[in-house]
Amino acid sequence: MTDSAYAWFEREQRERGIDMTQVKARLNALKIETPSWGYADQGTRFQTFKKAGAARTVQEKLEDAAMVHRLTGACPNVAIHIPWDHTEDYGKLAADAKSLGIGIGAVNPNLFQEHDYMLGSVTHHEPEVRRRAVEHLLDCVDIARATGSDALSLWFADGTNYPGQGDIRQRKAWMEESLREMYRALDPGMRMLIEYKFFEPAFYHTDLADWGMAYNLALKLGPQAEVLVDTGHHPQGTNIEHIVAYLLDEGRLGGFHFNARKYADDDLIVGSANPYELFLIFSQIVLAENDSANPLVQRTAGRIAYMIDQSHNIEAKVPAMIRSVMNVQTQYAKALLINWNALAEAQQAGDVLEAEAAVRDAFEQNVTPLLHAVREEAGLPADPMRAFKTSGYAERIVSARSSAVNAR
Ligand code: AOS
Ligand code: ZN
Ligand code: ZN
Ligand code: ZN
Repeated sequence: MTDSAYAWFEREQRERGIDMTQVKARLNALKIETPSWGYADQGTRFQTFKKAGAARTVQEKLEDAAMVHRLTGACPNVAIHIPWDHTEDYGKLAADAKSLGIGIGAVNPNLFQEHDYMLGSVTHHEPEVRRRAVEHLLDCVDIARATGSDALSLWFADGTNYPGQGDIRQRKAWMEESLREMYRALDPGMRMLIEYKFFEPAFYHTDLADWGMAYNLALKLGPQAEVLVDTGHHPQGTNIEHIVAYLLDEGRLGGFHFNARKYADDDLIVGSANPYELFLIFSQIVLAENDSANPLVQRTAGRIAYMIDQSHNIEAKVPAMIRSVMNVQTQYAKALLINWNALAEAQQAGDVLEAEAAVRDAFEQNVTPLLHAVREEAGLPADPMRAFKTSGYAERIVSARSSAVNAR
């Protein structure tokens, strides 16, 4: 992209009434956490296609995450999953990450892979199983402390497959009791991000099925508990940006698990099947960020944990992550181009078509020259995908990781 392409873009935006200095500063500030599990061989319930060069160890996952950060400048942290990323020395894990130029992000406990948890973990009917699950949650708080992480992302597969299988209200009480014990163990600077999902793997009822249940639990637990919105976790047609606006307004939007879906929890590249949805989510965030006089909104608006939660089964993993980060940047950039004064005027005048146009017009802008300029000004490759292709990294990991080591 030439300088003149950006100069033209900037002139256009000035005419649209957009303050480009602010747009650039906000784009620069956008940080997105990538998931360690997105670099390893992960599949669907049907097949896991082994990829040459996929990370086999925690160290290799860190290396891939660091590569994504080097090329995008936007991914300083990597989320870890316990026990997939288990290690004897978490202080060393953090130091290894640091030496690669990244840090450890959210710690994700895993309470869904063991036989004991078939009928539930923190909501299991046997106290011994619940105890074990809570102990794992407490271990994860220790791991967060040891790695310098300030966030715990909680997702539970807990639920039932058939009516009558479990006592829904009793399980609700156990969920609260278990999470309260974990909450008490948090350090003051730590946040507990509570993720909800309406189905899968449980197909009749899920103990934390929607944002309302997660929000209610967060309210009961205290100010360090917030809601995590995974974009793939809603019934078809759900207005996710409305949920986002609501949680922002209540000061309880903790963060996101970004991914794209068309049918269920597809965990595909964010912004691929549903770019307009992602744009509308960001438009609510930008609007909340602008609402600087509202302390409740500001409580979370400035520190939303943007995390990617994807599983790449047929696509090359490192470039898929780079693509994902770029897609997020693209939709955030577009949301920053909404002329809020024009929108407010149209709303005030009751002009439905003008109001809708003010939003859509931003979505229809081509932000490529802007993103190239922002990256170049930060000393980054203008096109991280192309930079990856020519970097030789893909070839290097294929040859370096050809011996048989199990990632987990
Ligand atoms: C599961 O559907 C949730 O999205 C989890 O956040 C996540 O995929 C899992 O913890 C990663 O293994
Ligand atoms: Zn998720
Ligand atoms: Zn999910
Ligand atoms: Zn998902």
